[in-house]
Amino acid sequence: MAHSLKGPTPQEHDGSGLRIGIVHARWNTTIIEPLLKGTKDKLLSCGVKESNIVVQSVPGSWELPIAVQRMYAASQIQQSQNSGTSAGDLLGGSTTDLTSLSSSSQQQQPFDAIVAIGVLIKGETMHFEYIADAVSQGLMRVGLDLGVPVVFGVLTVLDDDQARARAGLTPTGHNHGEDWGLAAVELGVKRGAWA
Ligand code: DLZ
Repeated sequence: MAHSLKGPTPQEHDGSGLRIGIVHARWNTTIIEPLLKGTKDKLLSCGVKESNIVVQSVPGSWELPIAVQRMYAASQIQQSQNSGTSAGDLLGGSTTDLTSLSSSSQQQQPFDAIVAIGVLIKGETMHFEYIADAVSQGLMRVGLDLGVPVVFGVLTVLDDDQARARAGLTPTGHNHGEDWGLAAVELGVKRGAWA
């Protein structure tokens, strides 16, 4: 793809100082798995350390916004335990579930970006429309409210063939997870540098 704007290409961003969260839905697992792999592989190729990539899952895409919100809050708690800030100040509520969400990582740095991955395939009912609309608005809201880049890794497709193509499972397809990994690194790096 041509890169006509000034500045580094996404591939040139250095992710070695970043901590990235990934949360994925478990619906449509055969599509989710390559998307997750594509995302992770691209993060690693940009220099993000394996130990700084935290992967969580939720039942379906509907649950992605709340998971992003809680993952980020949990990562802030980890940092606050070092700095002395009250966890209750950050959460405004119970910390029990967040503690378990954060327990898989030993790092103390809040997430620089979070990738939310889901696959919505249009069916015969209105589920698709309701979920796609709510999830996209929810992910945007949570990113703006928290001030953390949330990468929209949700495929909204009409059928399984379209999903497979966008997960790189067809000869002419492309794994969109790679793009999401690149976006997470770029936004994580730029996040503190927009002043
Ligand atoms: C219920 C449902 C349906 C019909 N389709 C999908 C889908 O294509 N992709 C997906 O990620 N999740 C789907 N779900 C599950 C909802 O997202 C959610 O997990 C449940 O309604 C429970 O809240």
